[in-house]
Amino acid sequence: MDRTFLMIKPDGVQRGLIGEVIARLEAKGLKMAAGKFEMLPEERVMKHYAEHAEKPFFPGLKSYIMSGPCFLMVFEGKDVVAVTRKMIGSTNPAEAEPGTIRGDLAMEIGMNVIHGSDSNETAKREIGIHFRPEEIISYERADEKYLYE
Ligand code: YYY
Ligand code: MG
Repeated sequence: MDRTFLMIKPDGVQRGLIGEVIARLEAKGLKMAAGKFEMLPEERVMKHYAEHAEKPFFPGLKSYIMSGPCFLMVFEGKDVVAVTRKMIGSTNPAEAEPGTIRGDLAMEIGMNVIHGSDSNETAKREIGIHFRPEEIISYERADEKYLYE
């Protein structure tokens, strides 16, 4: 089963949207394999956003992402990376389609509720940054025989 790394960012947590976001993912048929609530340490923020470290928006992004607790998750499912990127919507919530998490729940790019890995390679890297292998649980969801043909 494919895996991805998802994280409800501090705005999503502060706005009480953890349940709303997880409900969408669960209802779709995706399976939570790990989850934890924590303040991200600077070292992991730098690793996680290494590709953006030199961008002009990075200082703002870093202080926002460390401004409060996040809810970090590993989700599993068929094509989970592509499926969740689609469910999350465009980076800028003003351009994200209605029906997507960012399109329905956020206003501006700097606070767009959720992070999701953008490829299988990125997912593997990001899961490795944030979770130890023993924190990830493999199990069968009771409804899987009605989700997968
Ligand atoms: O993967 P995704 O989160 O959709 O966008 P990225 O291009 O990887 O950027 C990561 C993160 O950085 C984005 O979710 C918001 C923030 N950001 C920003 O504040 N301003 C920009 N011009 C671009 C990205
Ligand atoms: Mg990204």
